[in-house]
Amino acid sequence: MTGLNDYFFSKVKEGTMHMSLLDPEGLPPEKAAEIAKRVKAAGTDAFMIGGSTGVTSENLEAITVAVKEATGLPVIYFPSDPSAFTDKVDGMFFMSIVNSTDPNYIIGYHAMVAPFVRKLGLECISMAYIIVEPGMTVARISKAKCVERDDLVLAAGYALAAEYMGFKLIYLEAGSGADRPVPPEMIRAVKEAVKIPVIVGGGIRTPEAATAAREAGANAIVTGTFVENCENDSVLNAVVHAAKGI
Ligand code: 1GP
Repeated sequence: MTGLNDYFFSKVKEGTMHMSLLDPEGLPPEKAAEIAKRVKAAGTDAFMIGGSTGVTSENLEAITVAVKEATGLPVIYFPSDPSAFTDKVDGMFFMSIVNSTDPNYIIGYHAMVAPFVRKLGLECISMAYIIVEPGMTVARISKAKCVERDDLVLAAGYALAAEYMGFKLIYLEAGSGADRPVPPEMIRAVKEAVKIPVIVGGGIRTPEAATAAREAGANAIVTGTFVENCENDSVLNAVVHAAKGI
């Protein structure tokens, strides 16, 4: 594989990407490999590994190795716990939760881990992570002041500020397992505000929701809970295809 930055930024130029999020907490590597093979067959473009709780270097590395062996697709660390790391990933989202009220999640933990990331030689993509209501576990853990679902101006303001600050990517997050994904009109407002790619995730589990996010301009759509739980390959295909518009 070429570098993660090359892969990601050339892929989003081709069209909307689909990324599969796997949470290592309580996920056996064999099960991760099986899910990964099925979602690769459906057309997913990359894997993200991470979760808000229970991520350790051991389970992170085990899932990463299993997914890479099973698929050969890029695996991106989606960090939460500053003590969990592996050099087996293709790179990481070096992300700031810009609407956290806890400085640790904005830049504090980052200062602690940055020298270690350099030592491991991990490739990074800087990302501004914006948590939208309902926000779920990640909002609680990071003490985020969630963007209200109708506050398009604030969402666009965070995104534009992030672009001016040099972030390479925006992630609009409704929270894993959210009952409502990020509203399409918010995706549209953010896309109108910035030139950098926008990733959207949280609560997307139907072709309709994936289509709505893609048509609103999402450059990448993330599904986690859905890919981990979907046992029907035609439903899996339908959501991944809707995300990619294929
Ligand atoms: C969470 O956006 C991701 O960070 C995925 O959310 O588990 O609801 O798909 P879901």
